[in-house]
Amino acid sequence: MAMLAAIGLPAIVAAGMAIAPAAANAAPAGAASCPQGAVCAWYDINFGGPMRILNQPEMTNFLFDNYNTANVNMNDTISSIVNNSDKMFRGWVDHDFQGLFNVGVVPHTQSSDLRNARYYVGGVFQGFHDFNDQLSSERVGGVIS
Ligand SMILES: [Ca+2]
Repeated sequence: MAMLAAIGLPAIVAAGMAIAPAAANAAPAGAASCPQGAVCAWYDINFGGPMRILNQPEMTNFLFDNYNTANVNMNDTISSIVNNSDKMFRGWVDHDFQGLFNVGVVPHTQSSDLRNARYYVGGVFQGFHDFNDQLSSERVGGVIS
């Protein structure tokens, strides 16, 4: 019979090494990886780097949102957008849809480089403006700008 020995073993706490799942390497690259009906945003111009399928109808503050394909916060990082939805995409430079300008991407079009993006004031097209690495909130649908 084994003796019950009270051995004062130091508690060995396994380091909780959270292994992040590998990036979705199987997903198609670039603009083609955005599903039909979705609006997708990328960290880099020309649909490169981490990608996020944007929530519909809106996301109020990107400070609380990461990309889908990497653990990277979205705020002030988006550089290209694909709009595969039937609705207008609008993005703002501040949280909660604030800021003087808002960028727009009409249904079934894309903006490969937000340094030269369409912008609107009060729903009226104004021209082109640099929105690269500035967006902090977004809406899909609502007033067509
Ligand atoms: Ca960027």
